[in-house]
Amino acid sequence: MLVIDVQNDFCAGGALAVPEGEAVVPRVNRLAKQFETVVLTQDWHPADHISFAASHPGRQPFESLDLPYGPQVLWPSHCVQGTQGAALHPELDIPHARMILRKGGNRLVDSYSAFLEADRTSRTGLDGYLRSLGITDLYICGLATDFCVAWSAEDARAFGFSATIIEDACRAIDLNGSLAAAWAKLAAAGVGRIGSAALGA
Ligand code: VGL
Ligand code: ZN
Repeated sequence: MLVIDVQNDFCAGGALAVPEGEAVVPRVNRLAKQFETVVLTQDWHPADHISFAASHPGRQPFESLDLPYGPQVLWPSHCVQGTQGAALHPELDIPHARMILRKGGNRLVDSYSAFLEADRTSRTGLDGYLRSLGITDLYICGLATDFCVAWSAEDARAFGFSATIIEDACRAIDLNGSLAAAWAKLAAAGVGRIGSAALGA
């Protein structure tokens, strides 16, 4: 199971709070007990990251900007390396998690995906890690459905894994129809959808 970005800044009171983001925590904790191999991710940006509106004078959060690697939504500054906002939610309780993967650390390139940065070339190493463990099937949950969960699931498929999103263990940002657009892309990529009840949680 991949648990994407269940961090303080994406929960109530955080810098980029996802509506009801914190609601996934108890469900993710129950689900994790069903999986032997759990990987957690953290969005983990330098303070002057290119995805922050504050890095572009005159720009506002939630505007889009064309960058060398493609269009980039500008976000409020969030998940700055080493801050409380970047910490995992304090009630996340997955002591057997095997790896915590940090992404988005390159100042010049965002990384919604846990596999591949937004330049679509730089790998995080997660594909090799999972493959070396013999893992073929991924279940994915966390925040936010339409950004980091969706990009991670799509890339999981591109790297040859089966990928299923545990829908009720995710919450979305839903910016300008991004949630519906994400589900359409995910269906086309062969990403499955399941509820936590079907997994016994
Ligand atoms: C995310 C926007 C910016 C996410 C991360 O975790 O979905 N969204 N950075
Ligand atoms: Zn981010």
